[in-house]
Amino acid sequence: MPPDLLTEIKEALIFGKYDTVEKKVNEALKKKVPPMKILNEALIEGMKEVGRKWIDGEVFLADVMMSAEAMRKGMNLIEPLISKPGKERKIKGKVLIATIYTDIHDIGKKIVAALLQAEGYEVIDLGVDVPPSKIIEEALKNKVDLIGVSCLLTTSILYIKDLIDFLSTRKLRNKFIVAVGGAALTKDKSEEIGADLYAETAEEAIKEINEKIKEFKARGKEGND
Ligand code: B12
Repeated sequence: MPPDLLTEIKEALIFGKYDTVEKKVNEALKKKVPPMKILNEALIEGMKEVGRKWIDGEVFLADVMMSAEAMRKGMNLIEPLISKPGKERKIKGKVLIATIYTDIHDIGKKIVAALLQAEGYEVIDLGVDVPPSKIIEEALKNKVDLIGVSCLLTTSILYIKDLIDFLSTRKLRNKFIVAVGGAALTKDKSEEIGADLYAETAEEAIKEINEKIKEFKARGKEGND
């Protein structure tokens, strides 16, 4: 592999050149660069840089939208490769994932969903801007083990708190593990709102979720608080 291929993808993403990203990701895959390496070292790193540039006022929202489109094109090629479950066909558990009400960011959520699928979970993705009541309704209907909520806007965190409070009020809190992630959250914040699990990256999320689901299944689902 030319050493600069990943850098070229990252740079193209930062500048919102989505056709170049698509072409170069295809090229890297043909050269057998592992999809997770392309995702972590080129696409996610590029998106982080876009975030930094935005904070520093070096780019406008329209630029970020072009970069997000580039990320989407890249992810469309990577996602089918990373979400394929391994040989072991046994379903480890059922997970519902959503971006919380008022928030439309979904790049990170989609990565987490793809890796969970690869890990052997059945994943129900409710999309973005999902109200807490809808999340609870679908979690009950689909009898999931874990609710994963993504949140990138500080002002949207309160709706995750609402979700957790509604679960408690309806005596459903112990029926589901509540996992949270996304740039608006930290470990401290996740504990403050009463989540069971927080992870900073998708890889960390998979590790933590595996452990919690194992514990959860071992103690059996409880109906009440
Ligand atoms: C791309 C982007 C956009 C794109 C989103 C495209 C899309 N389809 O998602 C567009 C241009 C549409 C956008 C819009 C807006 N954005 Co924006 N956006 C970003 C940006 C630059 C990158 C986000 C991203 O995709 N990162 C890459 C992914 C891979 O990382 P991630 O999401 O954090 O996910 C990882 C982990 O967090 C974790 N994870 C994620 N979800 C979950 C879930 C669980 C359960 C777990 C365990 C783990 C986990 O795993 C992932 C992979 O490792 C961030 C900057 C930043 N620092 O995050 C701003 C940012 C989030 N946006 C911001 C803002 C303000 C907005 C707008 C309000 C702007 C506006 N004025 O309109 C709107 C939002 C409208 C709305 N109602 O939601 C602010 C939020 C500020 C705040 N603290 O509230 C940020 C932080 C930029 C900034 N510094 O100002 N945005």
